[in-house]
Amino acid sequence: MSNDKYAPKPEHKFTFGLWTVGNRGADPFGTQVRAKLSSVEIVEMLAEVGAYGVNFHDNDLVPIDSTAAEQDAIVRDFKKACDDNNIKVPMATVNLFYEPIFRDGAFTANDTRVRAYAVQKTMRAMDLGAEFDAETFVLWGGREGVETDACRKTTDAIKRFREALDYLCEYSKSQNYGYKFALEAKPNEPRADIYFPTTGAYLAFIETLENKEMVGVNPEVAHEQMPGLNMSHAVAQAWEAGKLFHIDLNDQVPGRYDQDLRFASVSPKQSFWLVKFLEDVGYQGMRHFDAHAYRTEDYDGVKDFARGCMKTYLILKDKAERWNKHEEIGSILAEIEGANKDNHVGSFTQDGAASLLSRQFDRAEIASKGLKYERLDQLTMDILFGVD
Ligand code: GCO
Ligand code: MN
Ligand code: MN
Repeated sequence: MSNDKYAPKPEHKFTFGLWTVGNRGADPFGTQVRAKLSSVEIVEMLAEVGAYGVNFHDNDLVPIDSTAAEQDAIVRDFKKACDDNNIKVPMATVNLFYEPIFRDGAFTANDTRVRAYAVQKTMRAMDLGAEFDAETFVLWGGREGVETDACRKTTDAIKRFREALDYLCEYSKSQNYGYKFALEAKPNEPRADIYFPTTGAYLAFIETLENKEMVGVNPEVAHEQMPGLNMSHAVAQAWEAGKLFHIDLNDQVPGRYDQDLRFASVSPKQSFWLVKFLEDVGYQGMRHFDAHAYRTEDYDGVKDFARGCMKTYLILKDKAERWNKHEEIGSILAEIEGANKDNHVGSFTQDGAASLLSRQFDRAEIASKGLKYERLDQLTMDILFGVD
């Protein structure tokens, strides 16, 4: 088949959440349009389309009011389905947003009972994930925010969030779970404002934790693009800090509600830089698609959606290889590198500072030569459009 080079393979580490391909198309204005699939059926579907793994919130798999016996049966059936279909569970997470008890937040809520319940629910979700050898535990604080800042001091919210994280890290250690926690930022929705609105905000917060080496981030394309930020810059900062523990791939038009569209379906160029970054640096983690199919689709359309996410990733990976090997691009990059070589400021020394202070700069000469970024960008476009 001519398209075989874009076929997903286990080594690509493509994963989907139960809530993504299992999404039934409900939105705030309309009800479900697709029938409910069981978790086992979702695993079968993921195997059919060629995914590596499946992730879940505690209650995607085990309904919140299940008895212990019901939970055991669900876990047993799901484990069997994962084993039979060779589908891994690399990440688990906890739903701290759906139930009315979380209307004022979970770890940051004003009522201490809510905060204690949120920590308990997370511990149980960690127990559940550990049964499937999940290595990463994602925390998305969807309700950790406000409609009105009258309700609490923001600094209290930050302290409460820290207290919860410190507790959960100790719990993971006490159980030998070996989890890495990945904090997922989002600026708003469902709250008017969510605390820690960007990946950068979480990166700063993580440094204040007792077990900071256990905690990193899970940047999501849609969440960075909603406020018009550059996802690959957020990812690069996380990577450079050694904190890129997970990633949520999807797509989003800036300034709109969280669209969770098929990967790269809105912004192929930004997605190209993102894929190129992940591949160039050798990111070894999961490529998790936190997206869902259009409401117009039946389950064949959901498969088209899932296949599309993976295929586009592999196309962009291929394009990135082409970009890296492109002769003219290489020569422009060499020129850029040439300008980066001599007279670097370096680390501070008294002598170096004296010499820098006395150095003469010919501003006009330095600014006189074009930098060829137009050409470089058009060559990128040629590759993306498939004419080079
Ligand atoms: C969203 C979020 C979620 C989280 C998920 C995992 O905007 O709905 O992206 O999908 O990723 O809850 O914690
Ligand atoms: Mn999202
Ligand atoms: Mn997400």
